[in-house]
Amino acid sequence: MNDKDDNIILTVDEHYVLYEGMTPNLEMECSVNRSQISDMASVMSMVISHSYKTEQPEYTYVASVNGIDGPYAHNISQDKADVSGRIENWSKSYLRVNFTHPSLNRTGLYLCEVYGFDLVGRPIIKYSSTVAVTKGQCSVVNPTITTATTCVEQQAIIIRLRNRLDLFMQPMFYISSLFNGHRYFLRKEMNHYLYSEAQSFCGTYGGYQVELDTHEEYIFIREFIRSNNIFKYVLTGATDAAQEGVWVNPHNSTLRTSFEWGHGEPADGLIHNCQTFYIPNLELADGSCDFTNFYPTYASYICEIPE
Ligand SMILES: [Ca+2]
Ligand SMILES: [Ca+2]
Repeated sequence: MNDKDDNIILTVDEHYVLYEGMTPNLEMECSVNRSQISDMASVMSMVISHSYKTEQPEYTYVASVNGIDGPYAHNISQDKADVSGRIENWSKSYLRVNFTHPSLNRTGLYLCEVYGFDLVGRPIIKYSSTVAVTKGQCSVVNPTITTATTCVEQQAIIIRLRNRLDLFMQPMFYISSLFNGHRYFLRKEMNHYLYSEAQSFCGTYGGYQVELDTHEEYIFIREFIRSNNIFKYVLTGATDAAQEGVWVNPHNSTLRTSFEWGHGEPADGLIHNCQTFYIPNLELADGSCDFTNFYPTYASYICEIPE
């Protein structure tokens, strides 16, 4: 069987937009927990592929890791790249690739495939969603001097601001890797939570409370919370406060009717109007928008900030 599986997560860190000659590296990671792929009894290998063409893509292999060679991943591309990875059938398998000074040939689509065997020993292949790496709007290859200077200056300012933001946020937040151009900040210790306060705090830093716009984003956020061992409610931005039973992501103004609610959720009608990951199983439920009076210290939230 050859199926897409949302539990295979491919992320590109930092430079999903390439600027010719100015991007120091392009780093990506594919990861999977074998136990989360229900019909895969064992993982044999992982491969990251790349297609320069985004319409009618033609993929070629970039890097691979298998269960036989131990912790030695293989660079199959023509370009200079650091690769690492490991196949672990009882925990997380991963494959990382880091291209040094990537050319614009490295733009396009990336895909991660996981090869293994099903419960009766037949070979199966599962693959991730594709991730796009695009070309930046400015280039130093064929510019006017002014354009090049402006572009370099803009990039330097963005990097400086982002470093400052990370320094400020680090004591209070767990910081995620980049997912489709967005980074997520998970609040550590809290002695109270108010929906409106959290929204305005995230807004101060150019973001909003996390909105689960796709199933892939839901999986990414759930794993981000799980990997930081958060044992409290973690609220998202979705709410049905405006109209009972009609859950919306207010920032993106999307009406998403297929949230991944836990069993029997949302359950509390007019009493609870804010969406939360519910401990211990991190299922989605309707929760209170105000944890100051009734449930002190048990709620946290996540800011979603586009880069
Ligand atoms: Ca989102
Ligand atoms: Ca409600």
